[in-house]
Amino acid sequence: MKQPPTDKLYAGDMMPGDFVFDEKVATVFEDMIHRSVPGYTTIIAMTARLGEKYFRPGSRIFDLGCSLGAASFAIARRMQGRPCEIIAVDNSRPMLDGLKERLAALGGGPVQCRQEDIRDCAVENASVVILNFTLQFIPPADRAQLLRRIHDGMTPGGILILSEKIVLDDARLNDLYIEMYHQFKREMGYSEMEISRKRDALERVLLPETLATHKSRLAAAGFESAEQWFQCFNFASMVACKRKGR
Ligand code: GEK
Repeated sequence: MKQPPTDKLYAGDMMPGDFVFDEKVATVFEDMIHRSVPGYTTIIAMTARLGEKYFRPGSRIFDLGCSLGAASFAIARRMQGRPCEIIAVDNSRPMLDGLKERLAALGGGPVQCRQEDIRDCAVENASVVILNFTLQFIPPADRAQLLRRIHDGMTPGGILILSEKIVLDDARLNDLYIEMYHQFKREMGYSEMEISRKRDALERVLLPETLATHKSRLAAAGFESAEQWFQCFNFASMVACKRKGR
């Protein structure tokens, strides 16, 4: 298999502006996310297991902020040809072009893509919704309404998988987790300069919150239960369940 291009976006002389999901990012995204999110491979694999388990025939799976479609394709693989509808949504054209290339290389499949802002996306008849590392890019003031709309568009007993970079209330532990995270990035081959430039580029666009904030917002959106199933330092993944129907 072809190696994905290596992320060298912050290794050059250019001073970065705010981070955007443009063509340069889309080209190196696969390499970037594996080297920037500890536990990413596990999160995608388990998202696929949960997706397969909770998908109900006749309903839909939504992958909101799908990027190149890692979660969508992982679920599609697990479904092994059983009928399902996976709707992958992103507002970045270059990301969706990359997703379409993958779809074409597979010769088709159950993944459909939509270029849309997830705040405007009609989530309907969804037994599974995935929001992997995307809510963190939505302005905080819009997050509660988005989660309510997702909840309301889900079928009874459906699940939302929500993965995020998080912060901790305890300043000492927060510093420790960030330090461990930077250590991870160094071991993944990023230099001090790349780490610090990327941090500056993300500062105003990636706004992380505590797990407690996520859980109370999920409860306010109507989810019956929500708990994290995975955490590696300041990266966590939660599963939230909609009440089952009678
Ligand atoms: C993965 N889930 O590989 N509407 C639609 N898409 C958006 C919006 C928005 N308002 N804001 C950001 N995005 C993927 C990784 S990346 C995470 C998700 C990261 C999209 C943006 O274009 C990008 O593709 C994605 O959300 C976030 O599991 O890069 O850290």
